[in-house]
Amino acid sequence: MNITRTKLLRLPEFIDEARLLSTQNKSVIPFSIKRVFIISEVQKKTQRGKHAHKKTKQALFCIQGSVTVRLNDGKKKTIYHLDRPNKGIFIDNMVWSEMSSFSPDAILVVFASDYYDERDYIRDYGRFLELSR
Ligand code: T46
Repeated sequence: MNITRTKLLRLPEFIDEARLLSTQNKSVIPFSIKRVFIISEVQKKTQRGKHAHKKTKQALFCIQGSVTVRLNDGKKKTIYHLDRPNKGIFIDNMVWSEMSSFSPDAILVVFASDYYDERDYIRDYGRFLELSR
């Protein structure tokens, strides 16, 4: 079942002797990008995330390998499997996210709408459910 505060994204791909993926403000990613971070070399059986953001919106792309992303808007849950370099997900603020089943070669690129600020994180699931009511 899909939830309302997430959606699948597709980056335009240009394939000749290589694969080139592109995005720019106001095209595929539905917010202005202030920060980019990259997660790689994830150890076996690692789960990451387990939080929501009060304000920050994010777009996740697994540009190599694959990862499973579980999302929950406080009412409904959904699961995405990112397994193509150009397939991504938009995650709005106030969506609980958990990432697991990283393939050993996975490289996750994350575009974020805001600068890093630990005060933007909700890391307690009970608190998230309260705030999302
Ligand atoms: C998210 C998922 C997909 C920084 O200093 N700057 C940054 O921009 C980020 C993202 C993290 N950090 C520091 C904070 C922690 O000491 O890096 C450490 C690990 O961060 P965290 O435990 O939040 O990592 P993940 O993989 O659980 O979550 C990250 C993002 O924080 C989060 O916004 O949605 O990736």
